[in-house]
Amino acid sequence: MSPDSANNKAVFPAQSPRELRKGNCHYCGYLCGFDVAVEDGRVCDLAPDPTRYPYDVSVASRCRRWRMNLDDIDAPDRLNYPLRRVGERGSGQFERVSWDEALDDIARRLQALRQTHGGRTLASAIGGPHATFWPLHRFLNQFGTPNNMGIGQICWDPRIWMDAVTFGWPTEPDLCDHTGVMMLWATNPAVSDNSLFWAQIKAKHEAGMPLVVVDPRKTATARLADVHLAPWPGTDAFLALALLNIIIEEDLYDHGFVESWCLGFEGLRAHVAPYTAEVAERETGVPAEDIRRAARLFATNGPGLLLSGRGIDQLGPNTEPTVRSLCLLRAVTGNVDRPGSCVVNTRSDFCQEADLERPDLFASELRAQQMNTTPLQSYAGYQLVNAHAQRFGCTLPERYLTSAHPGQVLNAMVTSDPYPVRALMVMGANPVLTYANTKLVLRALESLDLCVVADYWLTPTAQLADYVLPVAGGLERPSCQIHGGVANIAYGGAAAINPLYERRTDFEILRGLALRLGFEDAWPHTSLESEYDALFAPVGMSFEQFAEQGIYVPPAQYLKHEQPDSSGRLRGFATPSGKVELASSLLEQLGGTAYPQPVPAACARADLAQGKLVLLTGARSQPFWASSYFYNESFRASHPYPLLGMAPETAQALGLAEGDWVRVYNAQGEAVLKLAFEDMPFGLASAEYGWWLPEQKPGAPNYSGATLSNINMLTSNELEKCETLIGTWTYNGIEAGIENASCPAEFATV
Ligand SMILES: Nc1nc2c(c(=O)[nH]1)N[C@H]1C(S)=C(S)[C@@H](COP(=O)(O)OP(=O)(O)OC[C@H]3O[C@@H](n4cnc5c(=O)[nH]c(N)nc54)[C@H](O)[C@@H]3O)O[C@H]1N2
Ligand SMILES: Nc1nc2c(c(=O)[nH]1)N[C@H]1C(S)=C(S)[C@@H](COP(=O)(O)OP(=O)(O)OC[C@H]3O[C@@H](n4cnc5c(=O)[nH]c(N)nc54)[C@H](O)[C@@H]3O)O[C@H]1N2
Ligand code: SF4
Ligand SMILES: [Mo]
Repeated sequence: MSPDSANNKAVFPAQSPRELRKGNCHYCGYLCGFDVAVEDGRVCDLAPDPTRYPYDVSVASRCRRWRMNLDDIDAPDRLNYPLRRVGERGSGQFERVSWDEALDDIARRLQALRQTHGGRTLASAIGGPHATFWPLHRFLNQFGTPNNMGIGQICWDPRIWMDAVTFGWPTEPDLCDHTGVMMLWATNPAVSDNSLFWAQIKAKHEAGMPLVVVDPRKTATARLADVHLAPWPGTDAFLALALLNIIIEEDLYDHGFVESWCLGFEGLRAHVAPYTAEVAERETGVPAEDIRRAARLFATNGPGLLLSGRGIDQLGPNTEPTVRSLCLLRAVTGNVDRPGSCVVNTRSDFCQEADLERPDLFASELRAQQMNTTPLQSYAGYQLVNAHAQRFGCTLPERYLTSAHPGQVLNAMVTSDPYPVRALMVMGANPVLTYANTKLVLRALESLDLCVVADYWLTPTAQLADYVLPVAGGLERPSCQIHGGVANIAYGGAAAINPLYERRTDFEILRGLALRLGFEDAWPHTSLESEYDALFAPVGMSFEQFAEQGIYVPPAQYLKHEQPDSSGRLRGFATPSGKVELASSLLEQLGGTAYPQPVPAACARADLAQGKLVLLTGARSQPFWASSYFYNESFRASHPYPLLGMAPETAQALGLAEGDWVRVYNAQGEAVLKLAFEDMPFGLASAEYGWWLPEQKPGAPNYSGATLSNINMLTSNELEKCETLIGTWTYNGIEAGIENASCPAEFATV
């Protein structure tokens, strides 16, 4: 079956007694709508639904993942029943048990651990935006632990925090007809965006919109740029401050917006004065003339949309100054809450994530016990920033933005310092592949008293669990993505079928545990659907009504700061001054600096004579996603090897050739990858991430190949080296040596 793109209609061969249902794909964060043909409770076909998001069946034809919805549902290796460990931890050996046996025993052991060590002995681990995390967070609030871990410090949180301290609330890019120019900074949507956004950028660019791309690599996105700036990793703050300097000195800034709505402009002018284009050229390697061109292009073709990505969310100490400088660039060019630039979000009309998480159930004294010593990403930082957001009735999602520092929590699992962390619940994450310092993750997980992993597959992380719980897939569960509640947008849809075998949703798993622990008060809804009915009650809608369209998004409102509030005064921004804070009073209160202050990059330069490369870790490739979909045979056939990209001149200087197997290593560990040529500065290399080999033997010591080509064997989240306000560690711009290696046996048969 193929989507009939000519008339934009989903087409199923006429066959009865098939029933047509609606469902959503969950293989990336977009949750595209599908028509699903169901027979006897089983999915037999699916096609993109032109009536629901993304309203364009060609999106699916550009995306290679959606057909997995058919392959995965009955795949032989898919988890169907609860499993209990037999034999040594990490042996990868499990036996099937009933849900009652599993949940009774998990609840009993959690209760016993809580009695011995207190609720804080339970940690959790989440990952990217596949799953619904509020049920877990509600459970943790009730259980009484502050130690939820995630990847927020290196994905999303830096942007949310910097937006919030600068503009009072997170912002959303507003790509539309008005957009006059785009600057894409450390983001590569040509590879990482599966849905409409990249197609829209390309269409706008073809229609004449200038594009600036800032990325050390000449990515598929950068190849489209009118100006491509390729800074040395981790030096972006110098570049951003130089852009500010040029825009201010050449009088290209938005006088009206700056004078009426910005705090600290003269201080910023003085602060950026030393950061000339020439200084930036010296620090970043980008020619001064290109920096000037980019500044002029962006400042004079507005409305301008500046979008940053995870490349700069992962720069360790330079993340905060870089991400904040970009907020200031948007501010001085007046690209704030204007059509075509960005929208300052408002609170959602439906329930907020915080309402679902129920922070009211969490005893306040436990907040101070969190394994987290950073002042902004912490409960104290959250309370300070959120108090201002509340002026407009907004509540930031608490658990995500306050998540504990994984370096500290994992360390406490091994050392019991500052107190024992003996239990872990993993939901929607594969930390053995995706968290920093794989060796520490393995040591920590091997040392636990209780580890519970809910997933679709027996991932390397699941192989270390006491219980592995099978999760209902995309078509088997209702879904509603609310972006942590930071925007007035919800999307998702109904389940196409009931879960097959004995799979359950994360919600049902957590509710089952909560009831066994006597927490029933906070779980009055017996199903996810009725939770979602309650979610939409404030907008007078049932979940069923929402699911018909599968998206709730009122038209954007612009220039909200110029509207009067209930007392007749102009609303302004939800910051302490009511203005956009170029000089951040909140960061100063928290021990940061008023203006962004770059620090030297973690690994300043390569030194090939000494065998030292500078390494980016985390290049995305299609159709993989983080550590996911490596089990798919056709995907693996199309992309069989984990790649390390570098410029041909770098390879030549190292005596290496394209296609060579290489071992990259540093003090943390090593990984084996295959060399591929890529356009990037001399001395730099870029490694793919997430690689494991599901076909290889599960269990210790290699956990299905998870220690072979996993680039997080080389990364670290040691607190001393992290950014000090948020706790960001470094994935981009780390030191590594390299040498020739032979083809690993695991890849020899490919
Ligand atoms: N070196 C390096 N490391 C990185 C990055 C990098 O660039 N470089 N990127 C980081 C970033 S930005 C991110 S977001 C993380 C991603 O890190 P993760 O989120 O840990 O990676 P995924 O492979 O997406 O793992 C998700 C797991 O959850 C399972 N899953 C999917 N949906 C559900 C669900 O609904 N419920 C449950 N229970 N399980 C589900 C999947 O099968 C999969 O095993 O990696 C980070 N790690
Ligand atoms: N296929 C695929 N798609 C994905 C994912 C995946 O794993 N696979 N992951 C998903 C997730 S979790 C996320 S968070 C998003 C991320 O999506 P994006 O935010 O678009 O991030 P990336 O596509 O990783 O692109 C980051 C870019 O930053 C560049 N970069 C690295 N270091 C620096 C630096 O110091 N300065 C600058 N200026 N640039 C730098 C890298 O070269 C890279 O091209 O993608 C999502 N989409
Ligand atoms: S873009 Fe592709 S992977 Fe993402 S939800 Fe849509 S069909 Fe699924
Ligand atoms: Mo991410």
